[in-house]
Amino acid sequence: MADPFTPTKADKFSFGLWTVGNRGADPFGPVVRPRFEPPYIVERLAKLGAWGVCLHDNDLWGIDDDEATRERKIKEFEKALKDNGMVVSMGTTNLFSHPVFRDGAFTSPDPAVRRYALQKVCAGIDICVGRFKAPVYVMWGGREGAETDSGKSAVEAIKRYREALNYITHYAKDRKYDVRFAIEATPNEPRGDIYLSTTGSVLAFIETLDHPEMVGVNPEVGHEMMAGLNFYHVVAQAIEAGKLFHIDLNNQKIGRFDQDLRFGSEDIKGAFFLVKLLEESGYEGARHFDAHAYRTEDPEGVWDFAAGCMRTYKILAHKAKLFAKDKEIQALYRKDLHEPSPKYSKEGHAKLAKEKFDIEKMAEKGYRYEKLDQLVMELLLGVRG
Ligand code: GLT
Ligand code: MN
Ligand code: MN
Repeated sequence: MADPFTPTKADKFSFGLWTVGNRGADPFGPVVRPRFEPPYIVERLAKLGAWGVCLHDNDLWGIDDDEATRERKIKEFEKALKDNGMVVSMGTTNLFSHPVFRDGAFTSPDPAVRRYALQKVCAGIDICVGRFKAPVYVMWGGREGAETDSGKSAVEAIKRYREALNYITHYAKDRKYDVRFAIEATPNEPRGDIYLSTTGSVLAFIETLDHPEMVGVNPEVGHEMMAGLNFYHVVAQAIEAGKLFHIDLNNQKIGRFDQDLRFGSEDIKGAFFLVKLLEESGYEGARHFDAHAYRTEDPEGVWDFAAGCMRTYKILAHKAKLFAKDKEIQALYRKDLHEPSPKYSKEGHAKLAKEKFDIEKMAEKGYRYEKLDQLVMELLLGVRG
């Protein structure tokens, strides 16, 4: 029998060129692995069963490449996609590496930097959406922030952020591109503090845009964990709001730097509830891994890392099915939360105001979550189901 945890295209797994392409540099040491060219990444990912690949503009072409060089790289990449039956599932812009962005891109105090950032984003959209047909374009504002608030106004920064998003959605509409935008939050790193620091703040911001329907979120596991949040809750709110346009799956130890660890490698229970949510919610987007291999790894270790992300996801999806079939678990699960609460009406409230509640009696009964959680632990640890 075929291994049920081997990924297939139907699973919609994707990786950024920068993820498996990560060469292991950190603030204390240089790269430890050679560069993988984009066509090679496409080929290796396809062999592992991935469906899509994501990229920043400058993962594929250099910021100062001439027209002919850029075109050659784009053509080679297009050929690799075609030869390997892979799609570009998301595109994005590098608005963080070049020193010109050291104090932000959309929120830079320098209006020329802001105009350059818009030019760069629109050019990236022309390639990633116009040519590669990426259905989602991500905005990660890694440099949109501050180390000190003595230099500029955070209120004005949000206004500049809004103007940028408005410009970009108007551009996409004007060009008739079939694309949705997804904003990715990070609380800090690389900046001391980053504006729109959590997915919750992004959700509120989106509603203030000219085209809120074109903009959603791209939450990343590690980024919300860095802010001490429950990622399952974050994603649940995004789904409920119809705003989960993309997702960055990885893992993180609480209280650390932005680790981008292999999916599920640190927090199995958190990863389980996340996979269960994605699988059961009808989310149809990419299952994108924004993570990278440990610095200890040589080039082959990178593919162990990539296979591990996908395999863990599939194992957890299988466990979610077992959860749904397990009679003892289901008997303890609170399905009555699915019953709606009353809708207000004058008459209805007249009745509700008089309803008698025996709150002492109601308060007596425990919820049995200790028992339920232990059953879940046993399911995850492989001694149940
Ligand atoms: C960068 C960052 C990620 C973002 C990427 C999109 S780039 O590697 O750490 O979290 O998703 O720009
Ligand atoms: Mn990310
Ligand atoms: Mn990260």
